[in-house]
Amino acid sequence: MTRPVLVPILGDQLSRNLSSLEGLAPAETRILMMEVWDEATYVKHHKQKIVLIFSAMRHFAEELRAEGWQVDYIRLGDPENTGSFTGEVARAVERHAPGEIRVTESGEWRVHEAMLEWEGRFPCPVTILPDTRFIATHAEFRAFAEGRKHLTMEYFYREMRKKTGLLMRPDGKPEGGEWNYDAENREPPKAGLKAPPTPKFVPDTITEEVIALVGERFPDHFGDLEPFGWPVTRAEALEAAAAFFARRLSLFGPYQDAMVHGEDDLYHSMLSTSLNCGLLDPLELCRAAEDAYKRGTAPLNSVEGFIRQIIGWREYVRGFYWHQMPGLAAANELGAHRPLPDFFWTGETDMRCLADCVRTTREDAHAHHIQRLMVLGNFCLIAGIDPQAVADWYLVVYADAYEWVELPNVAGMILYADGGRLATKPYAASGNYINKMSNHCGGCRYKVAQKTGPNACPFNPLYWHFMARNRARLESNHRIGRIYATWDRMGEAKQREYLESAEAFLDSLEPAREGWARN
Ligand code: FAD
Ligand code: DLZ
Repeated sequence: MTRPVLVPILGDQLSRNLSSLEGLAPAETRILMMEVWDEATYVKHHKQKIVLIFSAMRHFAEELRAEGWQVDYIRLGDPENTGSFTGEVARAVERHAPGEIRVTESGEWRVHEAMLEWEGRFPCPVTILPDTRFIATHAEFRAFAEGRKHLTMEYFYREMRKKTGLLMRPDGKPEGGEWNYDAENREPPKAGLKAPPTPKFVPDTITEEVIALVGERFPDHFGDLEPFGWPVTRAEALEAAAAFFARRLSLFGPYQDAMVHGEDDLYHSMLSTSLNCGLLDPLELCRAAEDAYKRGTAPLNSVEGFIRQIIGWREYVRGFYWHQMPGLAAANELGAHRPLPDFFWTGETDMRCLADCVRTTREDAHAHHIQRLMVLGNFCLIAGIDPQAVADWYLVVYADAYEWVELPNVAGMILYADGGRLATKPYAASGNYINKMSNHCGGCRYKVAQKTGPNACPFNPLYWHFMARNRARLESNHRIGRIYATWDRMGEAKQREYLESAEAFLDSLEPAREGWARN
């Protein structure tokens, strides 16, 4: 008998069109899937994130078996489980003596480094294949980045539009004449804004079993274990996508930046958890959105906005990650060293917007983009929180978080820790922005209209504290430099009030206790 091909499939590779399976027949293949302690605890992921991955892995293994594939599925509790990918591949090599190990490249740098060692360690060739579920190759991103100081997403996005043909006219021009309709997508929420609910999926016996396992083995991890309602199969993910296209896509654009207290999903798709573990394909979602536009069921600004998030931002941050690693993980251009405040874990803060964002994060392992960017992220930026602590937090708490997508958003988009390679200016904002785009401020004990003093919205003095302490680095930035004229006009007494208010607030912050993010 010929020696089989061993195909390890990781927890974010749950796609039938995976490059490592292409061209293989079930009879000549051994698939290896493994629940391993190292992956579940290298940061202490939100409980629902572990349930999502383990349950989706178990369902995927069942589906593969039903199609005739031979799957070795290693459960977390298997007594021989070594706890690591490399250890489990080593055991599978002993069991099956494969003629080749064939694997799709991993999403994270850390796992890629481990995979590179397999070649020298195992007595058979190891083939690491590109992840063809992404639209841009690493080489395409490198070519785009070549010679550019700022890696502006917009230009990369246009290349992806041309490559995929999405929303492109036959004459090579963008549909509607513009590449980007962002200017139409900044509506503040109307009073009483409420979107149709997103589907929640009732756990089946496989998910119930995993919920019990996670409750027992990861009791000290952050987040509510139940209710758990994320899609864990491709069929469920497709149902969630269909519901989004039918009921929420049409208003996705206008309300993309809106926030409503206690309304967690609004018009967002809630599809990132399924996309990132492989249950959905980015191109199929974009084609479905384009189809909605062609059928006249969704306007261009919403459809273009949705497609831009996926073939623009999602592809871009993935390219950026591989282009900027490993340095990106240690980047700290603004020299921020303050510890993460404890309220990021407990939600106990009088700032009503932040408390609401931490609540949805704890309950659902999700917060929508503008909550992550302009409330949580903006706070971390202007309060000067250490980038590694912030990155750990985001990686732990969101069910869609993998380092390739989390880190560029944290180090590049929110913290400017990369020195402006990703964002042309820091996304710093005072309480005004949050007040304009949400209804959080009305019921807050802090007063957004008050600029300084113990009752002022802390975003107000923190904004100026940030600007003042980073003046040397930011003043020459043409998108931000003019702000210093306003600062200078204030006069010394007002400036001192701002700085003292900010410092009093920062001094009052309780640092997070050890052990939330890492053991
Ligand atoms: P929608 O608003 O419906 O958007 C549609 C899709 O576009 C998303 O599902 C996602 O795949 C993609 N997308 C949108 N914005 C981005 C972006 N900035 N980067 C990459 N993809 C994007 N997204 C993750 O998938 N994983 C993360 O770990 C993650 N961490 C983030 C950290 C910070 C600090 C910020 C500011 C953003 C982060 N994002 C992350 C991006 C974005 O917030 C989420 O993709 C989005 O909230 C997921 O919800 P949704 O599916 O309803 O998105
Ligand atoms: C996130 C995660 C978790 C919690 N557990 C596992 C696991 O036990 N087995 C597995 O194959 N994958 C898991 N994952 C996803 C991996 O961390 C992900 O595949 C790597 O980060 C590579 O991108």
